[in-house]
Amino acid sequence: MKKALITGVTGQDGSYLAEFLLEKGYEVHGIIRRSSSYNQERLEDILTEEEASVLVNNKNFHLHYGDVTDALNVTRLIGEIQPDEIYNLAAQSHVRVSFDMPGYTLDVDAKGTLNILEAVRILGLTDKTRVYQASTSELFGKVQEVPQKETTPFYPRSPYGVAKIYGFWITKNYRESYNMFAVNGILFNHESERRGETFVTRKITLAAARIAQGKQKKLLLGNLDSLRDWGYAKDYVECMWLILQHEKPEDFVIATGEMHSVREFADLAFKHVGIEIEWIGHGIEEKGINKATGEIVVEVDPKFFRPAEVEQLLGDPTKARTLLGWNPTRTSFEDLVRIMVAADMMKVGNEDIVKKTFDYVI
Ligand code: NAP
Ligand code: G4F
Repeated sequence: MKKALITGVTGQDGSYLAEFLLEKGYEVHGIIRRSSSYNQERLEDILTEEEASVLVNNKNFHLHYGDVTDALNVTRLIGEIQPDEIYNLAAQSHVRVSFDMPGYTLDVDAKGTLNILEAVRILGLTDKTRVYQASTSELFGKVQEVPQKETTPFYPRSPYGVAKIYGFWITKNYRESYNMFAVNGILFNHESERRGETFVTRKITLAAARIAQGKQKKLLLGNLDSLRDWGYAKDYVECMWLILQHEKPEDFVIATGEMHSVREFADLAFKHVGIEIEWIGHGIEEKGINKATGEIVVEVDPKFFRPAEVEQLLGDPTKARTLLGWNPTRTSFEDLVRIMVAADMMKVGNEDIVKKTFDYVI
């Protein structure tokens, strides 16, 4: 039985990956942070209610307290677990927040990656343990080529992107210096019903559901023109695994090869809850009007703009399709929006409190 260690197991990707690896017959270990509030919700959501006890009691699933910034802790855990595969998904993953917390983002996203690689090296596990690093399309930032592929030069535009560039290169450096199987998945945006609520897609699907059910009046957004290559997280975790099963340690771009604007995403999400939007005005004056009622449901608020923006991201998944046999369009953009809205309509239907505003700071 293979053993996998997942950092960031409580996050969107970590929870799907844990589920995926357990189904593949792995013994799965996950690192969770000590928190004063409950942080294992996504792990409970992994299975349906009747199956939930299977996961909780699953003898193949183990959680350990830890933090990737604590080198002693991760070294001890890796030494005890002796994993065949490590998936380093832990990160301060919010781009806007990284402008407010650049130092912390550096500690987790850059130094945290080094701590894991160095632990594997010090423990003499370089021949045994394969390491996957969660790299990102944010490395391309101010894009130097369209679409972006493995050879496209990087130009990060945020403290997050800059910290992740260290993670990318130190992973490649350990591969080249110590002959380790240490690889980067350069993943473009991937979303799901488990996406954090302050990322734009989830913010939109939750708001659309709440507005449709009379529990929220308006949705405030930043840059509506921003373009992203949005895929489905469940499809993307499979690719993380495929990258580690490949015979050669190589870096891969994972994307759908399709790009849509924030405005398009909002349009479609509102359509799914039965609200047809008409867009009027430009720039910060732009508004989304409910065609049926004339009410303003979307407004632009400059507080959601970023000091430096990544205007567009479009990935070329040819290498992953060809060498890994991965299907980049298993879940279409339309299906992704439909899945997320359906889940949020259910969730909001069960919310008993009526919130006056969901004016997130980020
Ligand atoms: P996420 O939902 O924000 O999850 C991040 C995870 O990292 C959470 O489990 C979080 O724990 C954990 N974490 C944060 N700081 C930590 C620390 N110091 N030590 C240990 N764990 C820590 O992110 P995601 O969307 O699943 O993304 C997973 C990874 O892929 C991240 O590295 C992200 O940067 C990268 N990525 C994501 C995308 C995307 O579109 N989703 C695209 C490219 C790359 P808590 O639950 O305790 O906060
Ligand atoms: O959903 P976002 O916050 O995701 P972003 O910045 O693209 O980062 C995500 O994807 C990266 C991969 O490319 C990951 F590495 C990273 O960890 C994270 O998962 O914002 C998407 C776009 C941006 O251009 C943003 O300016 O949507 C724009 N946007 C417009 N209004 C907004 C909002 N973003 C947020 N979060 N909130 C808004 O109200």
